[in-house]
Amino acid sequence: MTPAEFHAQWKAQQARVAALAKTNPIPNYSTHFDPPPPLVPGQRPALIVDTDIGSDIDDAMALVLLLHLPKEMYDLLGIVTVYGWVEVRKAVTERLLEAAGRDKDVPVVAGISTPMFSPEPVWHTGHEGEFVSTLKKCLAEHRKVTIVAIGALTNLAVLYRDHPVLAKDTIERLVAVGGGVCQFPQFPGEGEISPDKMELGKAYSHVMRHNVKCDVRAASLVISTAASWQQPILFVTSEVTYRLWIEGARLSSILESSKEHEEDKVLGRLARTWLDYRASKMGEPPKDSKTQALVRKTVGTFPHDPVAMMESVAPGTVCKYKRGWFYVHPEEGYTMFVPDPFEGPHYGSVDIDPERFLQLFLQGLAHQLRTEDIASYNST
Ligand SMILES: [Ca+2]
Repeated sequence: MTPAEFHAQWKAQQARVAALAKTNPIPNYSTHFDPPPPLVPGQRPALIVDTDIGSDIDDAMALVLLLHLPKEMYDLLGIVTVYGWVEVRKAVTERLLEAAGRDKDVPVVAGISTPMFSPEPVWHTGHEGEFVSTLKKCLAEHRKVTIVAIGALTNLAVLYRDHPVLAKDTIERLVAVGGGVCQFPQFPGEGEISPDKMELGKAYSHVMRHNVKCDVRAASLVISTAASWQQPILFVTSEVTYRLWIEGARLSSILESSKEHEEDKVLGRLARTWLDYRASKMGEPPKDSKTQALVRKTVGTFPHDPVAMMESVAPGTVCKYKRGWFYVHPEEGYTMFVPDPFEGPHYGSVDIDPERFLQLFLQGLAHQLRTEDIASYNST
């Protein structure tokens, strides 16, 4: 997609939805939510996790959370790493799986290390063959899969570009972390706006977020290709994940309390390394009250990726969505979102209850989450 096509497409979509909304008005659209497509009843979602584990701690937290969820909730077909040091990321994944006793039944493959296009390139070479073979195996077994994409979208972009039939036939849905629905004060002509002020017939822009920035072109390609097939994508956006905050002390106490499990010890070590890194980036914690927000950030973290993991096994459990169409500028990486409750293939998360999610998440890390807890999450 070229920049000109990007602009033409979102504008055309906006005009189409605006016309549709005139004949099919939705009262109080600002408080309207679109439930994500349900899972096939009686069938566990078959997951492939696509991850840049090893940098931010949230990938490791998401994986441990998944491993601690009741086994009847999902099948884990495999894990593929992406972005930069994919072999290191593979080793971290294998260590966590081994600690949890799952290394024999969950294959891990190193994906593609070099982005198609990023403003901050990494200098490595990649291998995509193994990733494709994992999906081919799923296709041969007539399985539909959910891809949990919690890193850059490079692996998927190569798959969508080079093996479109395979991608179309095997992938049932994507759950991706990255981007945002609205809030882009820098965009010319647009003011900052919160999701509960959105209107039908308009388009909303958002700054480039980390997973998009890691490979802008890949994000643009995957999102537009999936849309052309009406393949649903659930986006766990910054509008919800930046409302979640885990203090380092709270995370440590959970991991300390379940020390008998080997994977918790590994996660604990990864968490300490990450929290030390964050603290070092922030320098000496300031002491005056005005900068207390900064102090908090030196000793805690945002659990972005665990939200995607929960939404993969139980869609709509912790996030509320608006349907629509996402477009990624293929060079600048910012996104446009056109709300479309009628036909939109994309679901952008716009709301979450932070305290309830954190309770569920920490309960999960502590091996105490049951299927009925998740089922009753929205009904209580
Ligand atoms: Ca990640």
